[in-house]
Amino acid sequence: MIDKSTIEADNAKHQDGLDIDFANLAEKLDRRGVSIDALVKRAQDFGVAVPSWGTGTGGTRFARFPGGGEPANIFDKLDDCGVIHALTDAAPSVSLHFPWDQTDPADLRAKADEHGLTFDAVNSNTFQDQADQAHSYKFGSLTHTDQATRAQAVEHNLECIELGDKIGSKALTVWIGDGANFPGQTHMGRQFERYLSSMKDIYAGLPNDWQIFSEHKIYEPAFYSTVVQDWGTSLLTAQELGEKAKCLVDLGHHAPNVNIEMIVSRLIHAGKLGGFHFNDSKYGDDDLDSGTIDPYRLFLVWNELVDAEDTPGLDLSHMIDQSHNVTDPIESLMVSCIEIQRAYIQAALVDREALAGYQADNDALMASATLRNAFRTDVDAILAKARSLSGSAIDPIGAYRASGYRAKVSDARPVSSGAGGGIV
Ligand code: PSV
Ligand code: MN
Repeated sequence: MIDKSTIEADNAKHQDGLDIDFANLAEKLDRRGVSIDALVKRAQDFGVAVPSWGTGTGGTRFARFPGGGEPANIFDKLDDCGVIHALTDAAPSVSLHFPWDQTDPADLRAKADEHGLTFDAVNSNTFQDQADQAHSYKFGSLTHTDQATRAQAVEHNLECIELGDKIGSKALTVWIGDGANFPGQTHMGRQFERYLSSMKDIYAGLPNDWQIFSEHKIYEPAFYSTVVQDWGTSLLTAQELGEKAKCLVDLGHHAPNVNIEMIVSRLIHAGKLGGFHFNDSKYGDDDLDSGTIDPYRLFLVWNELVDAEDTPGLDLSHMIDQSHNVTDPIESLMVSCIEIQRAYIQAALVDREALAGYQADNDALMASATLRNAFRTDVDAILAKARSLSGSAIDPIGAYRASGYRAKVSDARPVSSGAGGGIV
């Protein structure tokens, strides 16, 4: 999709500058006793999954303003994911959402292979009604008071597993919008019991090498109470279901000021952290680009992950879940992949021995300075070097714009309608 020669021509413009920056950083890190090559290797090994739904322009419940060359189907979306990976070398997998992306699994695999992509967790969708379904989810899906509606929602999740299995996915993420808009509308206890019972039916259909992730979110679309509203409920669910059940943390799904890195630490302690939906937010589930509002929080989350990286059995799915309303989604996703990778590399720079010493001595000032010292280190040259060594772009946005990809696909893809709203 992106000509190698375009990347090479763009890289040639930046190579000399990168070499100088890299040598400077190598020398600086050397003085701290840190090997830059080990960090480059970490950056090269890093990957985060792109959400298929993030490649189209998102919207709010008020409106959607699509750009030109919007992907019209999952194959266009996978082409866009291929571009993101080719330019960043940081997005080797894609997370699909069913039924949005539902199609012949052989065709999905063939298209992914074309771009050297694999599939991470698949997502079910019982927060919307589909045209042909018998029972509406207006008043709930997995927790609905009506048995037939719950069975239909369970069945959809089982179909997601079946389809996911055919494309090499190893996990199902379940997020439901079920809840209530009025006090008294539902019996909170019985509603949760129905949720657990439905989840158990789905769990029973998991292949042995699969996991199920429960994703919590504090509110929206239900505005009074949500069934899986926080990590407590998510953890209860994962513990009740069994070993293959874990919790997924979407960074945008918490009350303002909640200490997300502490939730991460607790879930690791419980052996129940399964994965992430990375994004950023200022007010609620804003689905903004990763690292654009609070990069320090992203770093602190990664600090917990790097700290625990040798924990036996900790094998996380790192995925993005964002909505790009005013940017070219490919550009936003490339920058997001790099910002997530940046936070990871900065977290790898934390002097953990020194930190443990300051913690033992109750030296709060030096302990926090140790974290900030890592966070403040400009690791750009490490990320760019990792990309250039892998044949990707030193400046992904510059190379992408030079390629003219969006204009080219605009000629081939149908004009997308902005009618109606649409949170993705
Ligand atoms: C819900 O807000 C969510 O975070 C879930 O992960 C959904 O699958 C996704 O957004 C797309 O609507
Ligand atoms: Mn999410």
